[in-house]
Amino acid sequence: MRWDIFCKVIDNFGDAGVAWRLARQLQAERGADVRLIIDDMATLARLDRRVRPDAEAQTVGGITVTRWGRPLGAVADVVVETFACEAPPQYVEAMADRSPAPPWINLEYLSAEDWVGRCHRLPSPHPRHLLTRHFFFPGFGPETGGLLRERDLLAARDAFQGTPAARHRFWQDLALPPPAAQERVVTLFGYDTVQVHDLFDAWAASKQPVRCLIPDHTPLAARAAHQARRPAGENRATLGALTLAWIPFRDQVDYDPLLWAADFNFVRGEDSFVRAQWAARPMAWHIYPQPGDAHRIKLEAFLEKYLAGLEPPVAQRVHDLFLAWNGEGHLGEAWNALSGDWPLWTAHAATWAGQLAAGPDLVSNLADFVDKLL
Ligand code: TRH
Repeated sequence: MRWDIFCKVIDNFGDAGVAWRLARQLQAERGADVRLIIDDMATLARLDRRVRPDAEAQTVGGITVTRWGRPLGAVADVVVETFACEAPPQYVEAMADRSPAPPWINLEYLSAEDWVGRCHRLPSPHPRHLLTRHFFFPGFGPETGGLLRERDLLAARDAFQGTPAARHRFWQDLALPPPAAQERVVTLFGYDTVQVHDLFDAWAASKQPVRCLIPDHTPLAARAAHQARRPAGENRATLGALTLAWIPFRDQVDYDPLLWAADFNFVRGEDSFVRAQWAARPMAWHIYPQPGDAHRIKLEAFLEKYLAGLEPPVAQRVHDLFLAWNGEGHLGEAWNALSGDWPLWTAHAATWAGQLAAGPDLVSNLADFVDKLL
């Protein structure tokens, strides 16, 4: 089966990140012949070094990657638009001329809100052509399309987290010593609107040493460098009990082990948010800001589901850390308030990941849905 996946990069990495992850899993696990049509090769190249940012068309790991705007030739057997990016009009006309018309999927943004289940798989007839686009919503429950989860992901996670040699190699690759027995490892990936100085102050003053890994060449990495007075040309800085390490931005396939190696992950957007949940570690999510605070509703909808399994006092402290990571409240105080909760939250994170993994993954749900439409 030939799949065409369309992707327009709004900003940041997640549009390309989700589309690339979807393409790779369809190709690897479904044997699909996948073409990704994307308008920003450079962003994709940040996520996969095999991608040549200046190429108009290329094949990467068996996936055809074409720059948006190039002639596309024959319509695929299945058409997926990520995040409602609207395939080019001439391609849509070619879809209408194809018999039978291909299943046409709009893969929407992830949300934990309840209305998602009611809109998932809804048809939307095209106003002029005999075509029907179907909404496909990722989500956290059986009434949704589920979450992207590669077949071997959780086994790879458990092998990594359970194998000291694997973890040792991970630290060697970063030219860092393995963490000391009591040292808490944290990764920091958020938007540059977050104020990290009071978090750094709390970590610097903490009894337990903290190692903070910051993927470099992101706006937040620059802000952290400024607030931690990173020595010029250095990738390390030390503030009291805090060791900061700016690390190379990793290929997407190498991003998961970073999350697995940590005790805590500050993440953002959509794809890193999901990957941190699969890592089965405590986390905090910096939601992509939206006008009129619409993102706050999405954040609360997620927290309502995520916190349900925690005792109220702990749940409140976790909630406060999420809000502080989203700019509401004092991040250092919220972190310190959780000092006695780490074992409980870590156990909860593993339970949460297990609950999410109980259902089919997004690609399985999508392939089943497409089979029904064919
Ligand atoms: O980069 P983001 O903020 O992308 C956002 C969101 O997708 C949001 O939904 C969308 O509306 C907006 O873009 C336009 O966050 P996200 O979704 O986590 O994407 C980051 C990608 O980068 C993800 O696929 C993980 C990947 N990544 C790496 O591959 N290597 C790294 O070192 C790091 C830190 C991230």
